[in-house]
Amino acid sequence: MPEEREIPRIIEMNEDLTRDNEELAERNHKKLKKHNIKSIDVVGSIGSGKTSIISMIAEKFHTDKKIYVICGDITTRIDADRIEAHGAKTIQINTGRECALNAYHIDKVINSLPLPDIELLIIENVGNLICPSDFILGVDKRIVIMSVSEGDHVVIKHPLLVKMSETLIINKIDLVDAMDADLDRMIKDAKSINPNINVIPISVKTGENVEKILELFDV
Ligand SMILES: Nc1nc2c(ncn2[C@@H]2O[C@H](COP(=O)(O)OP(=O)(O)OP(=O)(O)O)[C@@H](O)[C@H]2O)c(=O)[nH]1
Ligand SMILES: [Mg+2]
Repeated sequence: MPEEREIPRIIEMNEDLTRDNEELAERNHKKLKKHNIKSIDVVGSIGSGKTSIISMIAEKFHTDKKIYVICGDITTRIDADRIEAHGAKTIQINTGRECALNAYHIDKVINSLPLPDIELLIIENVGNLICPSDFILGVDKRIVIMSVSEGDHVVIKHPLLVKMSETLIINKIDLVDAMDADLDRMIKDAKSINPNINVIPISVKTGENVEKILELFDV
């Protein structure tokens, strides 16, 4: 008779995964700090303007600062190529099925980067407003980007990232009328979730308010 083993009814795995990720993230941060690299994780909805904003930063500052950009996507090198055309060096991580980058992805990549030659590392996370909240990467700060074209309910429906970010950029304010969006409501919603959050409405297309986000990128 084979020995009977009790099979657990529930195995909690999420907690361990998150803890392992946090340890690795801490190691990533130490490695980046050892080389005096400033690092920013740009998270946000699909199509909210992450690549457009990072391209603008790269365009304005690649001559003064050595910027490196890590782009996360399920597949393709489209975003990395777009950003590289604006002067920053890039590396693309294709996650396959994962809906967010995690500290393991960043660990693998930074070990192959020329760290002594980098001053500012920007990471474009996979477009998603839910999954990235589970995985810190080991960077100095996280900026969350949403846009008017997702509807003015987008902020209140996605409280997790708003809660854990110091800044929310609301992009595409040129589309407020076309989308019949209530921008004040979006700002009010963000403040009700996180009273300390800094909310900056901008339009990459028209350039409105973009000067206000430059200091966020330490440029
Ligand atoms: N009207 C308008 N369109 C914009 C603005 N910023 C970006 N877009 C457009 O929005 C689309 C998506 O922009 P991306 O920068 O690719 O967005 P993303 O967040 O990187 O998208 P994913 O990486 O696919 O999640 C593109 O067609 C941009 O040209 C803006 O301020 N106003
Ligand atoms: Mg993109």
